[in-house]
Amino acid sequence: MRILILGGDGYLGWPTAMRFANRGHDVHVVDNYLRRTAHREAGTDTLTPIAPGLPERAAAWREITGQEIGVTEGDLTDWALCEAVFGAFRPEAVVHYGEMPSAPYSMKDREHAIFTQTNNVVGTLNVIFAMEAFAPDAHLVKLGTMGEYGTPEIDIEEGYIKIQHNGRSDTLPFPKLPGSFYHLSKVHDSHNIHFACRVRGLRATDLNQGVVYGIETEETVLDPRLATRFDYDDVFGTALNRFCLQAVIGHPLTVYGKGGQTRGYLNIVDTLQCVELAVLHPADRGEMRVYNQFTEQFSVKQLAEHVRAAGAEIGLEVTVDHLENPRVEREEHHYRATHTKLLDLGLKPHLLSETLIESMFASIERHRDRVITDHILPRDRWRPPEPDTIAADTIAPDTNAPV
Ligand code: NAD
Ligand code: USQ
Repeated sequence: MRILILGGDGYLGWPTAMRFANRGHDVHVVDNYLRRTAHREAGTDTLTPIAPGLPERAAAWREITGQEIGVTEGDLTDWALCEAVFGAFRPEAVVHYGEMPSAPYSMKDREHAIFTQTNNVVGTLNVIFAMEAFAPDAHLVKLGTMGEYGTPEIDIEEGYIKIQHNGRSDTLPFPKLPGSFYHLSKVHDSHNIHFACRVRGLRATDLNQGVVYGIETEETVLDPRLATRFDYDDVFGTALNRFCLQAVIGHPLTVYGKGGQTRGYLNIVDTLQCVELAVLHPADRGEMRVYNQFTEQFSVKQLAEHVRAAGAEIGLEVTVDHLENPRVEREEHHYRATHTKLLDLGLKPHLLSETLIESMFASIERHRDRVITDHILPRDRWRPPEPDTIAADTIAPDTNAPV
C-alpha cells in the first residue's frame, strides 16, 4: 500500500515509517522539522542522539535494510507543498502525525496559542483538500488525543454518545472539554474531519490517543542511527518518560499538585500496532470512525509509584515531589474511558511493567551525559496573573474615567 506519513521525523512518525517500510509498504514521509526548531529555540534537545535530518535517516534505513523511504522536507500549511506531495505520491493511506503536540507550548502566550492552532488546523485542512483533489479514495488516519474529551463526570465513550432529549434520541459526537489550546486544536481538527466525511465523502479514522511512553521499537533498535527522539524537558517531555529520566539522574519525580490526574497511557510499540490496524482496516467512504487509543489508565501518583518501585529493584533511591501545579486541571476526578474498538480489531497490548521501566532506565543511562538539567522543572504557569498583581504602570490609563 502507498502510505504517506505526515510528521515522519517525530517521536512517533519516524518509527511508524520504518514499521510500514519493514512490512513491505511503499512509504513517503513529510516533515518541516518544527519539533527540532522548537527545541533549538528553547535550548533543549532529545536525550537520544538522532540523525541530523530525514534524508540521513532514510539513507541509514536503506543501508541497513535495503528498503526505500521517500522524503519531503516541507510544511503542511503550505498548499503548494501539499499539492506537490499528494499529486506525485497519490497515497492510499495517510497517517497524519504532523502537528505541534505540546499542551504547555500552546499555553505559553498568545503567539504560541495562535501558532499551535494555525499550524494544526490549517495543516489538517490542507490535508483534507489535498486528499480530495489527488487521492479521493484514500483513508485518513489522524492522530487526535484523549485530551479532547477532558475529564467529565461521566464515562467517556469512543467518539460518539447516544443522547435522549425531549423524547427523541440521536447518536452524536461525545462532548469535548479540552484542557489546553493544543488539545482544542485537535477538537477543531475532529470537527473539520467529521464535516469532510459527512459532506464531502472523506473516509477517516480519528485516533484519540493517550499519553505515549517508551523509547524502543523493533526497528529503532536495529542501529543507533535509527533511534527515535526522546524528550524529557518541561515542554515536550510527557509524564512517564520524564519520570523515568528523573529517576535515573536522581531528580525528585515532578508530580504536579495532588497527582490524582488520571489519563490513558500506552507503549510506543502499541501506537505502531494501533496505527497499523487502523490502516489495514479502512473506514467506509463518508465515515469518521473514532477509536480511543490507550491500553491502561493511571493517575500521575500511580505512575510515580511504579517508577519508584522499579527504581528500588535496581538500587535507585527515587523520591517524589508534589510541585505546585503549573497547569489548570482537575487533580482528583472521575475517569473511565471506553477503549474496546482497537482490541476488537486485534490489538495485543504491551502493558506497563517493572521490567519495561527498568529497560527504559537502561536506555536512558546510556545517554545520561546529554541530559540538560535546567529544563526539567516546569517554567510556564497556565493561569494568567490576577489583575491586582499586574503592576499599576502596566495598565493603560482609562481616558474616559470621570474626573
Ligand atoms: P512530534 O512533535 O515528535 O511529531 C510531530 C512531527 O510533525 C514533528 O516532527 C514536527 O516537526 C512535524 N510537524 C509539525 N507541524 C508540521 C507542519 N506544519 N508541517 C510538517 N510537519 C510538521 O510529536 P509526537 O509525540 O510524535 O506526536 C505525533 C502526533 O501524535 C501529534 O499529532 C500528537 O498530537 C499526537 N499525540 C501524541 C501523543 C504522545 O504522547 N506523544 C499522545 C497523543 C497524541
Ligand atoms: N504531569 C505531572 N508531572 C510532569 C508532567 C506531567 O504531574 O512532570 C501531569 C500533567 O499535569 C497531566 C499529566 O501528567 O495531568 C499528563 O501530562 P503530559 O505532559 O504527560 O501529557 P499531556 O500534556 O496531556 O500531553 C501528552 C502529549 C500530547 C497528547 C496527550 C494525550 O504531549 O501530544 O495529546 O499527552 S492526553 O493526555 O490523553 O490528552
